[in-house]
Amino acid sequence: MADTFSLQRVLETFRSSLSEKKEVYMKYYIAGWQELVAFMNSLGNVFSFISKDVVSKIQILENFLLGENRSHYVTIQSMVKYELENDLVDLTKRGSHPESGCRTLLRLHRALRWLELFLERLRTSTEDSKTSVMCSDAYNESLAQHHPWLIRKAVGVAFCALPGRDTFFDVMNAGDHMQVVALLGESLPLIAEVYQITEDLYAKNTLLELP
Ligand code: 1Q0
Repeated sequence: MADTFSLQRVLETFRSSLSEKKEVYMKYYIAGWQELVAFMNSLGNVFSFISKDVVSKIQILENFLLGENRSHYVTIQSMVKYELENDLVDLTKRGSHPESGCRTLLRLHRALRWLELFLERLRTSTEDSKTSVMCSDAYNESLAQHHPWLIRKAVGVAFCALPGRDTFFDVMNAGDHMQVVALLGESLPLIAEVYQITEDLYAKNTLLELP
């Protein structure tokens, strides 16, 4: 992973994450998140409580990916099958498997929906649109439903510290505004597809409310 964020690389990692059979490779899913963390870190310390949580979740998944059972963690599909068949998931309340791959990935999966909604707003925004409003509208429509009051408050404070739209576009390192908008248009269907495949898989296995 290079130091500077680039939207192009995020696009490429999400593209690489889809197999021909439309399975999702964990390796690239995680790499996509690492890029996003790099982006968040470049926005300043207000976001560190958010990026710390993402980093620790990435770490949990990476440990599975490199661990002795790694052959079962190649795709999200194989992870779900393996963990369920071997009773490695706390299904209704937290117990002996508080950090299963399934529940950890679910947190990132919910956040991916936020990202999709936010980037779609950014793509269609105008010069006077406010990033804080786009961010919090997307948040209220997605992740907020899964967060307790205290976190919602803290997130609200962090949103106020977001840089403006121009800075956002610049930090993406994808050329001028029109080029960024075009690249967002290319990225969003991919992010949406990865999200939907995961959502369907989790729904089919009744995993969407894992504690
Ligand atoms: C750019 C601004 C970032 C705005 C992020 C919005 C979402 C905020 C969510 C913050 C929650 C963080 C505190 C921890 C919460 C955990 O309790 C919660 C549940 O986990 P657990 O183990 O307690 O059950 N964790 C989560 O819900 C995961 C939250 C992940 C937040 C992911 C934020 C993703 C940000 C990505 C960078 C934005 C890049 C935008 C432009 C990118 C261009 C391609």
